[in-house]
Amino acid sequence: MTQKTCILIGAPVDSGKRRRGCLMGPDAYRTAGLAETLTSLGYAVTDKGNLTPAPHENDHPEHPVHALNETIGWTETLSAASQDAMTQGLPIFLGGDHSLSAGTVMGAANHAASQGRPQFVLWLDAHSDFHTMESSDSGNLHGTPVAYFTGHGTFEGFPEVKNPVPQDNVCIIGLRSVDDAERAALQASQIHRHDMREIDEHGIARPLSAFLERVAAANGMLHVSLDVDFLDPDVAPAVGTTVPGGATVREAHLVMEMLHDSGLMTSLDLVELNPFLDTRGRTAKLMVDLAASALGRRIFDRVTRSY
Ligand code: 4U7
Ligand code: MN
Ligand code: MN
Ligand code: MN
Repeated sequence: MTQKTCILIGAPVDSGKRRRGCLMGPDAYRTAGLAETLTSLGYAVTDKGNLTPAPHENDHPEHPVHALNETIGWTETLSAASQDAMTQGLPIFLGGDHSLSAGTVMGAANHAASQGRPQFVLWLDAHSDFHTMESSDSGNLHGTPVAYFTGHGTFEGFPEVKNPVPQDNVCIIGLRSVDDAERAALQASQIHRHDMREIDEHGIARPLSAFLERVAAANGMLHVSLDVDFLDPDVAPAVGTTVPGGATVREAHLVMEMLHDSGLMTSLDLVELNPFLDTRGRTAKLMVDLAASALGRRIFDRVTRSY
């Protein structure tokens, strides 16, 4: 059997919002031992180091959309890096704020299209990130990537989205902070969305297995985007946009274990970690643990029922 390869790609994107610190994310994941953990699980691991944004015009500090040109530069870099890495193994993007997913998902979708396979996206987040540049009140682009890669809105100046991800192929789990403009747009969309109330009432496994069955039936490629704020801030404090009432460690691990059992995940973003806000690296370590679960770490074998 050929050894599976994980490709770590540092994406120190800090342009998608005003509070700084996500640029330290990639090194926090390295410090928390991500590469060593994946190696111990039997993967060949390549670390491509940290990328830089494509050359771009300076941003105007008064522009209502914060750091627009820099984010466009990142989208160009990351879509190319993502499409390329898809041919070499399973890319894991070490963010960086969530604006990076505009590029990573677009690159994955371009690769999927070249294989004649549909792209699916699992978005684990407190927020829907479905703003357009026009609907966003904050002007923070980390609140827009889902609109961008589904082809919703114009996103002038950004690279053209040649292979938009169909709305019906996107599933958001963890929702508990959705702005009015996003809510209206989501309600008119085919995006599958599962808020914390639904998870409290019925558990997190139900919407996830339904989605994974659809991905499998379509022979789809699956990009997973894990925003730190999917998790409850009590267990994952290192994020600028904390929202109480998030996923527990147990729920998040279950999601990751089910992803591994499905064998469907083809690319992964770890986003929004702000190490400046962390307490003794606990959020970075939890994110590494979750990635490990998604890639097969087990503390208990379900088949033999043995440790
Ligand atoms: B994240 C927000 F207003 N919706 O647009 C906005 F609530 O990547 C937050 O999910 C966006 O962390 C959060 O600024 C983006 C806000
Ligand atoms: Mn997000
Ligand atoms: Mn979020
Ligand atoms: Mn659904």
